[in-house]
Amino acid sequence: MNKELLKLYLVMGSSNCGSGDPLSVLESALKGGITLFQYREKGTGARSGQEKIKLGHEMMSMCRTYGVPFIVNDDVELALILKADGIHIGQDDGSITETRKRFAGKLLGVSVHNVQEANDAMKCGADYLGVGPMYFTNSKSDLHEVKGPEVIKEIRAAGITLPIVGIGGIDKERAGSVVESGADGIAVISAISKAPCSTAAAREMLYEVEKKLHVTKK
Ligand code: TZP
Ligand code: MG
Repeated sequence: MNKELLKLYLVMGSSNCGSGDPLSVLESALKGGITLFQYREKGTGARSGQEKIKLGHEMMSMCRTYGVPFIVNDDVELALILKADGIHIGQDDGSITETRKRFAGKLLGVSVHNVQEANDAMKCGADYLGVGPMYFTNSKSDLHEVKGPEVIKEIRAAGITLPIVGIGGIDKERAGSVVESGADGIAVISAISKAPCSTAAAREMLYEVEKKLHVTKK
C-alpha cells in the first residue's frame, strides 16, 4: 500500500462524536486533510443492523467525495456489504489469513502490540500495522498495556518494514514522537472527533506528522 495514506488516519463511530453529528464531524475532518478513515461503530449507543449500514454508506460516500479510502473496523460482513476499501482487524477478530483471502485486492490492517504479533501479521499478508496503545486513552474499553512509542522502535529494529500507524492517546503534541519512533503516521479518535473544530485539529496534526516525516526523510 501507499504509506502516505497512513499520515493521518481518523478512526471513528457515532459514539465518539459527543453531541455532534458523525457525518458533520467526518466532513470537517476531511476538510482538514485526513488521509484515511476507519468506521469503528462501538461503545455506548453504537448503531447496529440497518442503521449501522446506513451510516456506513453515508460516511463512505463522503470519503469518496474527498478521495479518502474508507476502512471498516472488525465487521467483515459490513465491509463486504458496503464494498469498503478495506478492513481493520484486531488479534481477537479471527484469522488474518482468512480475512486476507476474503479481502484480496483491498486494504487489510491489523492491530498488533509486540514484535511477535507484528511478524505474524506481516507473514499473513497485512498491508499495514496499527500499533498501540501509544499512550493511555479513554476511547477504548478493553485497552492493552501501554508500551509507548518504544514498541514501534522494537518492531522496526526487528526488520519489519511494513507501513505502521501508532494509535492511542495521540494528540498534536505527541504526534512527533510517534513518527520519530518509526511510524508512517498516526491514528486518532478523540483528538479529532472531540475537538471544537475537527478541521483545525486535523490540519494541525497533519502538519506535525509531515514535519517529522520530512526530518526523518521517510
Ligand atoms: N486502539 C488502541 S487505542 C484506541 C484504539 C481503537 C483508541 C484511540 O483513541 P484516542 O481517542 O485517539 O486515544
Ligand atoms: Mg477489533
